Amino acid sequence: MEALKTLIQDMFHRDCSACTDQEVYEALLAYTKKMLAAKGYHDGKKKIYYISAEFLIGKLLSNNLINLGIYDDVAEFLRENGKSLAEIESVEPEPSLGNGGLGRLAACFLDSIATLGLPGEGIGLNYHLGLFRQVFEDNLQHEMPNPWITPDSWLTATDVTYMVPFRGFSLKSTMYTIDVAGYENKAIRLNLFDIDLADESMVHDGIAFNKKDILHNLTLFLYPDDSDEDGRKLRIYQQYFMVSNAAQRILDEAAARGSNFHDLADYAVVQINDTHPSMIIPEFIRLLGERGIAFEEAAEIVSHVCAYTNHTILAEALEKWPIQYLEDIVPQLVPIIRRLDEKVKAKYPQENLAIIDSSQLVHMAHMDIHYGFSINGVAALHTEILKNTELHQFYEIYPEKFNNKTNGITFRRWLMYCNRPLAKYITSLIGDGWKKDAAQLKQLSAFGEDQDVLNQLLAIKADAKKICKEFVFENTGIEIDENSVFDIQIKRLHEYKRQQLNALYVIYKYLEIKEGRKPERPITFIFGAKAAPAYYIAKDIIHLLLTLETLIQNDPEVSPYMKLVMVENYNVSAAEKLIPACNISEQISLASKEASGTGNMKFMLNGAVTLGTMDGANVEISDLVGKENIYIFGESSDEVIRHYEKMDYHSRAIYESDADIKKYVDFIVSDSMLKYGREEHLRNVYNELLNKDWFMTLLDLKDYIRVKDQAFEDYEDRTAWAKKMLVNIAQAGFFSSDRTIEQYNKDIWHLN
Ligand code: CRA
Repeated sequence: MEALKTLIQDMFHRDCSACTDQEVYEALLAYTKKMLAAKGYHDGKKKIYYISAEFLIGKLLSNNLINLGIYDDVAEFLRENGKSLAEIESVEPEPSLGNGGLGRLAACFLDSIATLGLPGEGIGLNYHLGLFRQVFEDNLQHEMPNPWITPDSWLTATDVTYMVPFRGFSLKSTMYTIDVAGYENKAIRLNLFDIDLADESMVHDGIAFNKKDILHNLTLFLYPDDSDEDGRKLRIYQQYFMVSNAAQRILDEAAARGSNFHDLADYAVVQINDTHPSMIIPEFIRLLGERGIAFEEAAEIVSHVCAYTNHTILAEALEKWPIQYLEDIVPQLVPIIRRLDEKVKAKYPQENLAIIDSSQLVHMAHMDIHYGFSINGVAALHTEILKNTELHQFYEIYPEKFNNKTNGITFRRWLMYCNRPLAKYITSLIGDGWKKDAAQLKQLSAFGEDQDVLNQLLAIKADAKKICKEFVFENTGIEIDENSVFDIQIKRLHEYKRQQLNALYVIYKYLEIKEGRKPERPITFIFGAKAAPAYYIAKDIIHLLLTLETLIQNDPEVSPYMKLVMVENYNVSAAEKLIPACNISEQISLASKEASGTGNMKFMLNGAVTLGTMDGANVEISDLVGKENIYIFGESSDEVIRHYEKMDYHSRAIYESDADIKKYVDFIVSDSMLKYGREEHLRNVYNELLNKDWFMTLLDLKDYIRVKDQAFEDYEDRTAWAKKMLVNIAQAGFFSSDRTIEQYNKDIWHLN
C-alpha cells in the first residue's frame, strides 16, 4: 500500500488519516484507474461488441478492488488510518445507466467477458442524468434527475470521435471509457458515446425538458418518456446515435486489425441486446456501401456478424417504429430497410414475417431475426415459448438460428462483494476454487447434515439482517425487527411481476391479525421498485404499497406482527444490502411472462428460498434444488397461454364467486385505506383488478396465500430451513454469468 500512501500525500499533502472521505475516495479512484490501465486489455483477432441501451454497472470501487485482488489490503490500510471502506464508498455516486434486469445482465456479462479473458467491449450511451431518481412524497412516486458524473469519476474521455448524420444536421460524438476489470485478469472497456453539447440545465420540474432540442438533450436521460411522438422520436435519435457510433468504431477497429470488410465476420461479432440497437444492421450496410461494398454482399456480411438476444415476449417491448419516423430522422436508412424488407417478402410473403408490415411499421425484431445469424432467449422456458408461440413463424423457417442462453449473474459482485461473511465461510468449507469455477459450490452439499455448518449459515443470515435493518431505517425511517422473517420483492414495478399479488397477501395477513390470528413470528415485507414515469397503473400500485406501509405503521394492533417497507430509489446499491438479508425471495410473475429473472439467482446464491411461479429461470432453479427447497404456486405457463388464446379469464367472476378474494380486493378502497391514501389512485388499482387483471392476479391469489403461509410455517423449523438454504447455495453455481458467457462464446461468438 506504499504507492497508495504516496499518492495520497502527492494529491493532498497530508496523511490518509487527516483526509476527508471524499479525498480518500478520489485518491482510491485515481489509484484504481491507474492499476486498471496498467493491466492492459484482452486482445485477439475477433472481438465481441456487446451493444446495449443499458449497463446497470452499480458502484465500481469495491468491485474493482476485488477483481484487482487488493480489496483486503486496501480495507486494512484504511482501517489502520481510522477510515472505513464502506463509508468511503458511500461517497461514490451510483452510475445510473440502467433500468432493470436487461441492464444489470449487460453489466454482469462485462465482468464475465473480462474474467474469462475474451477480447470484447460494451458499447452504449453516456446518459448524464440516467434513469430518474425516485422520491416518495405523500405516498406517491416523483421523478428527479439522477446526475452521477462528477469531475472525478470512472469515466475517461478518449479522443475517439465520429460524425453521426441525421436529417438536416450531424452530431459529433465523443467516446468515454470505463475500464471493467476481470477477476484476477486483464480488463475490457465499456465505451459510452456522448454528444458534446448536452445541457443538463434545460431540465425543470422533476424530469421535464424540451424533447425536440436534440442537439442538447440526446444523452440526458435513459428511456425518456415515450408517451408522445416527440418522446418516441427522441428514442430513435438515441438509438441511431448509439449504433452509428458503434458501427463506425467496429469497422475502424476491424480495418486496423487487417480486415478488408469482406471478411468482417472474422474480426467482429455484435450481440444486439434486445431491439434498441437493431438499427445497426442497416447502418452497417450503409457504411459498407460507403466503403465500396454493394448492397447484396453487405447484407450477407452483416448476417454473419450480428446476433440478437430477445429478453421479453411482452409486445410493448418489441419495438415497432413507423417508417415515417425513420424517414423524418434517419432517411439514409429507409431505402436500405425497404430493400431488406423486399428481399424477405420475395421469399416469404406472409405478413407476420415482414419487416415493414401493412401499417407501415418497421418490426425491429423481425429485421434482427432475418439478418442476424443467431437468436437466443434468456431461459429455457422463455426460449421454448419463443420457438413454439411468440416467434413460431420464424422458428419454422430458421430453426437453426434459435438457441437458449439461460441468464447468469457475476458471483464477484453478488456474493464476494455484497456478502463477504458468507463468501469467506464458503471458502473455509470448500476452498476458493468456486470463485473461478462456480460449479464447485456443489461441494457444499456434503454438509447437509452438519449441524455446525447449518447453524453458521443461520448466524451469517442473522448478521446480514441486522445490517439490512440499519439500511432500511436510514432509507425509510421505519424500524424493522431483525428477528422477523424478511420477505423481499425487489424489481421494476410492472403488472406482470405482480407486486399487486403480494399486496393482496399483505391485506389478507393484516385482516387475519385484526381478527386475532397472529403469525408465529413477525413478518417484514420489503419492496423496492421504480415505475416508468408514464406507466400510471404501476405508479398507482406503488401508492397502494406505500399506503399499506402507512396504515400498518399506524396500527398498534398489527404493527408488532408485521411491517411493510418500501425502499425509496431502489438501485444496485440497495440490492446489495437487501439480498444477503433475505429469507424468502418473491418471484411471482404470471407464468410465461418473466423471460428469466436474475434477482431470483442472486437471492438463492445468498441463501434465500424462492417463492415463485413456474416462470423464467424459476423453472431451472426448481429443477436444480428440488421441490422441497423451493415454494412453487400458481398456474403453469401452458395454462396461462391457453387462457390468453381462449380469452376465457375473467377476474370479476373470481371476485364474485369467492368471498375471501372479494374481501381483500374491496379492502383496497376501504375507509381504512382511504384514511392514508388517495381514492383516485387506489380506485384505479381496484378497477384494474376487477375489470382487466391482464396478468391474472386473482387466478393465483388463493394458491399464493396457501403456499406462502406454508413457507412461513416451515421457517420455524430452523434446521430444516437451514438445509434448504444450503441446497440453494450449493445449486447456484449454474447461474454464474461465467457459465452463460462460456456458452455464448462456444455457440455464438466463437472467439479464440
Ligand atoms: N425486464 C426480462 O423481463 C430478464 C432480463 C434480462 C428483461 C427479465 O426476465 O431477466 O430482461 N426483459 O434478460 C427486458 O428488459 C426488454 O425486455 C427485463 O429486464
